[in-house]
Amino acid sequence: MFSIPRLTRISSRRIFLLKGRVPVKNIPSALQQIHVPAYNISPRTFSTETVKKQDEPPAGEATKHEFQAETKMLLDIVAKSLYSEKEVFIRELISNASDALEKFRYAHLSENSSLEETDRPLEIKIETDKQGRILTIQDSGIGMTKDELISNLGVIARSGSKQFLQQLKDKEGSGDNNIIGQFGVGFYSAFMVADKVEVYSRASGSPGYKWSSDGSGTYEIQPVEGVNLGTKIVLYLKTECREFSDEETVKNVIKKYSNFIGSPIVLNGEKANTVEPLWLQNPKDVPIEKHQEFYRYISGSYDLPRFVLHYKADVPLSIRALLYFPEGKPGLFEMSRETETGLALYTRKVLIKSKTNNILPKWLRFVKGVVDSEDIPLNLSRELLQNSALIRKLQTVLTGRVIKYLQEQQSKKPEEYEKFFSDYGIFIKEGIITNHDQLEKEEAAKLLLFESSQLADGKKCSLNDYITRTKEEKTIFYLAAPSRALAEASPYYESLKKKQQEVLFCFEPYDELVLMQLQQFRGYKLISVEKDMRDDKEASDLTNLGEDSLKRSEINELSDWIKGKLSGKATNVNATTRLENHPCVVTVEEMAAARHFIRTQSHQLSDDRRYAILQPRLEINPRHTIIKKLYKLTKENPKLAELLVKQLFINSMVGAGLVEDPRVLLVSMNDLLEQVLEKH
Ligand code: FE6
Repeated sequence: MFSIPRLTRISSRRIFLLKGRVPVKNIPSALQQIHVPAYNISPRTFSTETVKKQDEPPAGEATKHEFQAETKMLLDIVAKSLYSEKEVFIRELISNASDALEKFRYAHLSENSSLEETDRPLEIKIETDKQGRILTIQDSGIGMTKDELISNLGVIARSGSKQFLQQLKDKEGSGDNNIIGQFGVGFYSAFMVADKVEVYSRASGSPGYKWSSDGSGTYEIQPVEGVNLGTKIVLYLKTECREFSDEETVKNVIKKYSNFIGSPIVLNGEKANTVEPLWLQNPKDVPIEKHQEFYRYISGSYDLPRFVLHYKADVPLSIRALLYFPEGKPGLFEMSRETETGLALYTRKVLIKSKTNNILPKWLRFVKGVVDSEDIPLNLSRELLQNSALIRKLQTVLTGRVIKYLQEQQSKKPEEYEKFFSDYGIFIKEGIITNHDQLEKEEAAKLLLFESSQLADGKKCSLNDYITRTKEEKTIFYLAAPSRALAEASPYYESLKKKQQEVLFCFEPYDELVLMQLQQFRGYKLISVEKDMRDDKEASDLTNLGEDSLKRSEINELSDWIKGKLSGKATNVNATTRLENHPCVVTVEEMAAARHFIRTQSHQLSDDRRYAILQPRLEINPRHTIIKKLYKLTKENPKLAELLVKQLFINSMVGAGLVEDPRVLLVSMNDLLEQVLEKH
C-alpha cells in the first residue's frame, strides 16, 4: 500500500520528467556545438614568412590509395550537396587548423617539448593566388603522420558512418549545417570548391608527406622534404569558384565565421581576425558590442546576451569567467537535461574542454560562456575533470557567484529580472528541487518570484519581500491555484483572507512543489493553506459554535453517517470552523504532491486505489445551510441525502484540484437531479 510520504518522494523525483511547459522557440541554433576559441599563448605575434608553394621535393615513391566506399559517399555528399553556401569550406578548414594548433599547445604545455617546437609562431596562414586560382591554408599545429593522413580521412567511414549518413538524412532541409564540424570531416568541404587538393603535413618526430587527390576515388601519398610542422592545404579552385582566390572575398568570409578563432589568422601577411581573450580584459574596457559578438560566436546563434557576468576572483581560486544569460527563451534543447553544451574551460588561455557539463550545476545549463582558471592543471585527465575536488570547488564558487549576480539583478533591474524569471524561472525551480543542501536551496530560493494576496494582480515579489512584511508568526503561507480569481475564491484561503494574512499564490506548474520541497526559508516555515487547514486544531474545537450551527451531537451523528456513505472514498470526516461560504472541502496530507500524482501517475489506477492512496478527509462546515439541511435530510430522505453527500464530496475533490476530468461530476449530478425532480 502506498502512503503519502512515499508519494511525496516519488513526485519530487519525477518532477522534471515533465517538460515543455515553457514556451519553446525554434532550436536550430541549439544543435550547433558551442565552439570557443583558445588564444595564442606564444609571446611572438605572427611571422611574415610566406607559405611555401610546392617546393617540397620528393623523398620517396608516391603510393596510390583508394577511398573506402563510405568515405567516398560522404565526400560526395559534403562536396556536392550538404552546404548551400560554398564559402563555409573556409570556416571548416580554419576550424581544423585551429583544433590542430590547440592540440599542439596542449601537448606543448603539458609535456616536455623538443627544441624544434619551441618559439615558432602558432598561427594560421592563408594565401590567395588569383592568377594561379589557388588558395592555401597552412597551420603550425600538431600535424599528421602518414598513418593519420590515411586514417583521419577514413575515421567516419569506419566508426558509425551509417549513423552519420542517417543523421545527415534526418537533418535534410532543417537548416542545420554544422553537423560536419561535429564529426571532424570538414576537410571534405574542400572538394566543394577545388578540383584538386594537396595536403602537406608533418607531425613532430615524423617525416613530412604530401597527400593529393581530385576527390574522384583515389588519392596519392608521397614522402617529401622540407615540410613545416603542421599542415598546409593547397586548393586548386574550380573555375566557377575562383572568387575564393580573391583576398577581399576570403577576408570577409574569415570575419564572418572565424573572427574569434583563438590563433592569429594571417591573410597574405596581414592579420585578419581578433585574437583577444575577452575574459582576460578589464571588464570596464569591454564594450557591450564585444560581448554581443562573442556571445553570438560561442552560442552559434543570432541571439543576444540579456545579462553579462564578467567575473574575476583570486581567492579561493583564480577565476576569470565570462558568463552570458541568453535573451531568447529556452528551447527544447536547453530544457532537456541531456544537453551537452556548457561552459568552455580554459587554463591560462589554453582550452581544456569546450563543452563542460560540471563547471556549473545542471540547472544552470542555459548559462553560456568561458571559465579560465590558473589553478586547473593542464594535464587534467578526463576522469579528473569529471570527479575532482578542484572542479567541485570551482562549481561551488561559480554557482554562488551566479546566484548572487541574479540576486543583484533582481534588486537593480526588477523589470528585466522579472522577464528573466518568467523565461528561465523553471530552471531555478529545478535547481532548488535537485539540490540536497538546504542552505544552497535557500540561496537559490531567493531568486523565486510569486504573486501575493497583498499585491495587485500581476505584481510579483520574492520570499524575502514576504518576510519583510511578516509581523509575528514565522510562517510563509502559499496557495496553488490555476488563476488569481480562483485563488481569491478558494475555500481553503477564506479564513486567512478574513484575517488579512498574506498568502503567496502559486500559478506556475512547479511552484507549489518547490515550496513544499523547500520546507523552510530563513527560519520561516513554508506552509500551504490547505495543510494549515488540515492541521488546524483550533478550528476543530467545536465548543463555541454559536446558535447558527449544528450542535456538537448532531455534528458527530452526521459525521458518522457521512463516513459510512463515503466509505472507500473519504478516509475521515471532520467539522471545521474555518469555512464560511463553502459547505465543505477535501484535504489530503500533501496537496501539492497529491495534485502532481493525479496529473502524472494516477491514470492507470482504479477509483478505489486512487482514494486509498490519497486518503482524502472531508472537512464540513457545520454553519453552512447545505450541511444543516443535509443533517435533516438524513432523517427525512436518506436516499436523497446520500446522493447529496456524494455530490458534495466529488465537488470538493474538483475544488481541491484532485480531479483531472470534470466529466466525472456528471453521473452523480444527474442521479441527484433525477431524485430531486422525482415529485414534480
Ligand atoms: C583533417 C586532411 C585528412 C590536423 N590538422 C589539420 N587538419 C586535420 C588534422 N585533419 N585531421 C587532422 C584532415 C585533413 C586529410 C584529415 Br588528407 F585536413 N589542419 Cl592535425
